[in-house]
Amino acid sequence: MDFSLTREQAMLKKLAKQFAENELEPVAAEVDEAHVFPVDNFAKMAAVGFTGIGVPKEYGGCGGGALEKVLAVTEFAKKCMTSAACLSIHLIAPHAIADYGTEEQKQKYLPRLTKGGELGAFALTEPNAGSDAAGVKTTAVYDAETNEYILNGTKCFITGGSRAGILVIFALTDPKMKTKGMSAFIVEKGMPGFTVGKIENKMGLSGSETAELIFEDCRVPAENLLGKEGKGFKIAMQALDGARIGVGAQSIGVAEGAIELSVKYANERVQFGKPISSLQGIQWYIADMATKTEASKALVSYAAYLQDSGKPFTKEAAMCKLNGSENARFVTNLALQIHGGYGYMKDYPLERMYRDAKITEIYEGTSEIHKVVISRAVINGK
Ligand code: COS
Repeated sequence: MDFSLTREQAMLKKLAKQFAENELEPVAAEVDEAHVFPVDNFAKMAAVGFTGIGVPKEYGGCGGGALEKVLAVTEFAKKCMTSAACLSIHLIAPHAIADYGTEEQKQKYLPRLTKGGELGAFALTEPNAGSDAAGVKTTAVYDAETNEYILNGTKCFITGGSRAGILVIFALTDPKMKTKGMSAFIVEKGMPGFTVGKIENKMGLSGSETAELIFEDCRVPAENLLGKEGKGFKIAMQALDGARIGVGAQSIGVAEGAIELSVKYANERVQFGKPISSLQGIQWYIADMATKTEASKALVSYAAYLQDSGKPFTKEAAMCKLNGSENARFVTNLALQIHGGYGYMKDYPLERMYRDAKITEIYEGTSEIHKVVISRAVINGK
């Protein structure tokens, strides 16, 4: 088994690390406190090419696949979880368009979502359709006269929803058919009848601007149907499988960042006449944090490898997300503990990382939903 990165992957990792240190870390606290989307960070990511990871070069992307996404998102999350999440979640829309779009859709939207610097969003969740994704109530009625779909409904908790220029949204074209009556659409900001509602005030990931989206007789050209009518639920589930690897990467990044800070602090902090890193209690914390994070990394890399190889990866994506997110909470909690009172203060980044880490257990599917996905696969011998 070869765990080494290719030359290009190693270069990407190095570039992402430098980018995170030079561009993201200096503004991470500000982004958190301002509760405002990191517009400049995202524009710089687009200028370097990160926003096109996993998108073919002929559509403005920079190629690569799930592993490249993991490398970049992990490095970003070490320094600024909000920015890492913005990239990771942005990528869901271009990846879905690259996978299911027509040639015209790819040519029209992918260059804008990659080099063009427009933010993408993925809008599935609704007030009554969270874990139960099949509970979507938004409708899309085809109007033969104008060759448009008319969308009505409300989406909630949409990451970057207030800033996105291009969104992949899910609506029922045949409500009686439930999951088989759901379809996916490419919606653009500014389409008549589409407005942004409440922007949530959150515990962490403050700058990601989690928004409510309202569709009131929103007319979407029929050519913006993504994939076939009735295939929306599968498109959503497959897109979420990929997105969950992205959350796995965020989880590794925030954990690795917390370990780095803990080691530095434990070496500098003197109590009882010696650095606290010489105390066995602290050493054991660090050993647990490092071991579990390394295990998470292996699982995330394995899921990414499966996706990149075109093999089934639903179970492994759920496993890496479940395990990685629990580890992110475990590690940031211990890191904060090692920092003691200082860890609780906003002068240090630990309290922000602790708050940011929590969302990884909730978004893109809760831990409980991942246990459903994993147990179904294991019980059915997949
Ligand atoms: N890839 C491809 N197809 C999938 C799939 C996947 N990962 N998961 C389910 N499907 C298919 C099934 O094969 C089934 O197809 P058929 O009807 O042709 O057999 C169809 O989708 C319905 O699947 P299922 O019966 O499993 O649907 P459920 O309503 O039981 O829901 C869960 C499945 C719970 C897995 C789904 O609702 C889910 O992932 N919920 C969490 C949603 C989420 O992550 N929200 C965060 C939102 S984005 S911020």
